[in-house]
Amino acid sequence: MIWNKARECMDRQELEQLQIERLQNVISHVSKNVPFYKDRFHELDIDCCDIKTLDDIKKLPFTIKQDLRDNYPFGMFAVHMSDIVRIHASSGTTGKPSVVGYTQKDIATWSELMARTLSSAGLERNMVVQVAFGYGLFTGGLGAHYGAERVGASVIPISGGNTKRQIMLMQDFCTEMICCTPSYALYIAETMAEMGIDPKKDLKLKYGLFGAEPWTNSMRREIEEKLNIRATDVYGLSEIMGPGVAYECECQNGMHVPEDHFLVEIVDPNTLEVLPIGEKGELVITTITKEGIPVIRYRTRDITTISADPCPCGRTNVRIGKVLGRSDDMLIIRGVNVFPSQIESLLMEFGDLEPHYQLIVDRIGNLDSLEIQVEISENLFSDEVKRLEDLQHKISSDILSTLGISAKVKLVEPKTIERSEGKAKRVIDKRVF
Ligand code: DLL
Repeated sequence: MIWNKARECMDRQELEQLQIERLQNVISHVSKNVPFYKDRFHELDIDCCDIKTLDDIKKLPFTIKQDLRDNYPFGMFAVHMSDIVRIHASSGTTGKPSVVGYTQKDIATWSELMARTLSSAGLERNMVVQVAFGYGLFTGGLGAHYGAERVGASVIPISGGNTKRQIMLMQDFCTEMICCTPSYALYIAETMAEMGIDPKKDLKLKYGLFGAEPWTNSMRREIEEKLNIRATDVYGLSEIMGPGVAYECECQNGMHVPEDHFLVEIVDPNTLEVLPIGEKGELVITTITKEGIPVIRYRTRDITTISADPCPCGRTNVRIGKVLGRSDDMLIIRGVNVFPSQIESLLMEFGDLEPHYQLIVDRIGNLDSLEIQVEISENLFSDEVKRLEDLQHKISSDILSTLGISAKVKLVEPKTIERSEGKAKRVIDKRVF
């Protein structure tokens, strides 16, 4: 269902008029209220009046995560603390997190955008939805929660973890939609199987909204099959808002960006040159309605594409493709660039493997080495040594011929790779740079 037809299916010309007005407002807001932007604009000799068309965005400087860290915790806020009603932070594991603040209006906007997202994924007001994204500084839980309340659905705010209890409540409360990371969805499915619960017979689940980490279409099919649901992708990042920055429709062919709130560009991560529509590069986002912490040309580090092709669903907003990796997560192994998702796609072409894998990168002597540990499915007996050896060999040679890297493949027993209740850890890089 389309939550807000007036906005999601807006005429492009009208939309662009709205975008330019909002862009001019946000430039004026940050140049008055955020010393960081005031100084940057001054250095680059940019005046608010210079931004006359949407194309003029190219004149504006980029913002990176380090800028938020350098101004830790509240230096990038554009309003007084008395107007901030909520604080979240990024889920980064190294150093200080980036901190974001929301005004009442920002929370209302976020709820609206998550209502669009959840409706697009199948949620309706008479349904029960289980929010198994983490609640806390991470934006997943509360973002989905407020959006689901806006839709008018009944929300179970269970957060991540305690999987058996999740499943019990799913049964007892007749949950129809689940929201969590895709890797946690698979873990829930596995635990259900162990408990002898058949989603088709024992549950009312129909829909799932998954995001916060990269996942392939084959992983989607597996989740859809195992949980007997339609699985929808949602993208977001705390620096921009949280979940709801882009979301799929029932066509499952890219994630619509609510362009009445965000402007998107794709740039070459090395030259920072803006790339033509359709080309692969780093996603850059400008918020045009945020009050608490507006960000101008934020470099997400996420590698994807933008498509402006018409979508059969009727939404007129552009779509971003699946996130293919991060410009900072890209592994360089013996000089070859590779994203974990490329390896995942390849692995998933082999029917006997599970989407649970880990890439272990090391340096032996002066040479990089890559070991891929991947779980075999239950129906492939691990004592069939010859069959396993053949499979390992076939995977290694496919990876070499397709991606140009030599990797040692280790097939491991089902359920031996550590499961996550939030984002899965796919890469262990032991190299010291
Ligand atoms: O992960 C917000 C979120 C919560 C999104 C729940 C979706 C659902 P951060 O912790 O700041 O925020 O991490 C943001 O996660 O830059 C991407 O690299 C990655 N990411 C988020 N959604 C997707 C997705 C939340 N659907 C970072 N596909 C982003 C691939 C995703 N990667």
